[in-house]
Amino acid sequence: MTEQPDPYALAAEAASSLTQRLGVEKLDAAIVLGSGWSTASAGLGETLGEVSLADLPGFAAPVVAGHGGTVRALRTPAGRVVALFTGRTHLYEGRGAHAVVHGVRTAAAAGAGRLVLTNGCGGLNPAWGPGTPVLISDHINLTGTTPLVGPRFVDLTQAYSPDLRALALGVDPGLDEGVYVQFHGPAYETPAEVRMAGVLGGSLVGMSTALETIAAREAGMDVLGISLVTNPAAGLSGETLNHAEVIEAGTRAVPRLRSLLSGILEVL
Ligand code: 8IG
Repeated sequence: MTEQPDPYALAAEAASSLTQRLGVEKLDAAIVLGSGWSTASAGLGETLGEVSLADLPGFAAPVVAGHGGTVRALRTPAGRVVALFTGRTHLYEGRGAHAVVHGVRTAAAAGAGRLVLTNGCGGLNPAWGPGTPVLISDHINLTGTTPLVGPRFVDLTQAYSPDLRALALGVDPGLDEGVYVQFHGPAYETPAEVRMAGVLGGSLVGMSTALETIAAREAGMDVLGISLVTNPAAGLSGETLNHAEVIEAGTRAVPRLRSLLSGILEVL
């Protein structure tokens, strides 16, 4: 059996390769763009450089259309360096929880102290039409796994930074908050699973974010989570779910997501 590389050492390697290729000394913050978010991020800030994730240690090429695979460095109006990850690895790709959080660990190893995790997801609140952004106040990890191995007793009491949430609300006061439930995927939930998520206190269902937040909190990063509700969760509308409506809802939400991201970048 071949020995697995240490995930933290691999992230440190990826971090030095990343900062070197981007021509920056370190990162101040990182943003992970989920389904529906890439278009909204185009042209935000002064681009310092762009790197293909596949060229960095420990990353693999993305598998889903609409999930990009680059990291782009921006300089914010305040002069901070922010890395935008245009794609992420999902647990359903079968590469394990360490691969899922490799981007987050890489950003942390490159010096990023703040992390914005975005995603596209299903919503349980009927008031959230397709294209509604919702702040994540907390999460429920239903994946049955974790990126942490061994006695790493990370505190998750304030996993999603109250300060960063207040900051986002300052940018867009109309934002609602919700509890994000991460499922393994790739199948969407059954209506019974959606009802279960609601009984448990969840209001957003998706296939990312919670594991990344766990790794980010372990690394000491402050996390802001923002979901884009692209569809009512299974069983809530008369319709069935498909990936096309995800792309479509993202397109419609672009102006609001764009000003949200740009406002956040100004203060990040
Ligand atoms: I976009 O309804 C998107 N991603 N689990 N459920 C889950 N993931 C999603 C959904 C959804 N919509």
